[in-house]
Amino acid sequence: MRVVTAAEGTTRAGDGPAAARIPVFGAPYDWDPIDDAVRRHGAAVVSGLIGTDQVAGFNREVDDWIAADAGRLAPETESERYNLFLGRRTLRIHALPAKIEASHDLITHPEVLGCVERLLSHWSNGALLSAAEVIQIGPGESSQLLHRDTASWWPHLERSEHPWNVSAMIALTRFTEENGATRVVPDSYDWPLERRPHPSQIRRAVMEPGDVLFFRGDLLHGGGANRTASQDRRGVTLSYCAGWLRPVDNIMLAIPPARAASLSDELLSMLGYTAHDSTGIRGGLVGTYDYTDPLRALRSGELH
Ligand SMILES: O=C(O)CCC(=O)C(=O)O
Repeated sequence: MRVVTAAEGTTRAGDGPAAARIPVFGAPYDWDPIDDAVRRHGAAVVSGLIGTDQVAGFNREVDDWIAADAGRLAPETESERYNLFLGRRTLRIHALPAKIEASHDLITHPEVLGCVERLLSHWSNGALLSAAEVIQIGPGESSQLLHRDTASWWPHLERSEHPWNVSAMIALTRFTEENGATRVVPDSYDWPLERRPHPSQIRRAVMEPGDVLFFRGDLLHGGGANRTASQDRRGVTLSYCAGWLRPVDNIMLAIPPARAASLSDELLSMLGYTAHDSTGIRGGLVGTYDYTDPLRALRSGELH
């Protein structure tokens, strides 16, 4: 394991000791300090984790999807405020498991998932995919509002040293300060909700394609402004939650049983096709189908 550098690079005049950096770890990966950095500071970049071929294959599928569907990719929700939050010059592809086949191997990538599952393990013996989205920030986009992903559930839920929602943002192009590298406020996961960061506390996840920013869902973060004339910043974000929590995206509607039948058990369990079993710790079961495990029902032909 090698701690390479701080992700934002330079220290600017006025940076106080309180302005923490995003730790960056390179190969060979030693996961204990990486897990620890994400847990204690809220974020870490793991450089070169996703191979060049995997990134290239993913990008090819995304290019094809965009070429076929570009007119509809800046999301239009019923809320103008939410549309602004999502960005008017940002292309987004949601429900990835149904649209981009290369997402399957990323969602179950052993090292990505290993890190996420260890971080969630205080709360859950298994993770669910909560949302998966390609986010391509286009030239002229402004900075996204800093936010916590956990606000989707219940913003006032008591915070803990252990996260129950963890995301991996995988760089599919270079992430630079100019083209919209993710903005992150290290250590902000346990701040009072109303506390805003000093500008010097906002760091940038400067990354190369294949680098991964792991961050806690309760950490303040947001997309950066794209001040370039012609460069898209493309990433894919995979957000995972405790296995008993309701995911943000209703992914089983995107992958109904007829489509699910050809997918691996491991992927299906991330998509909600297995029950979460806490009986081993005197708990119960959630996500069952007619008293049984949905995966068993799927494989026996009971679900169509
Ligand atoms: O694109 C990014 O860097 C972050 C985007 C984000 O946090 C979001 O859209 O919720």
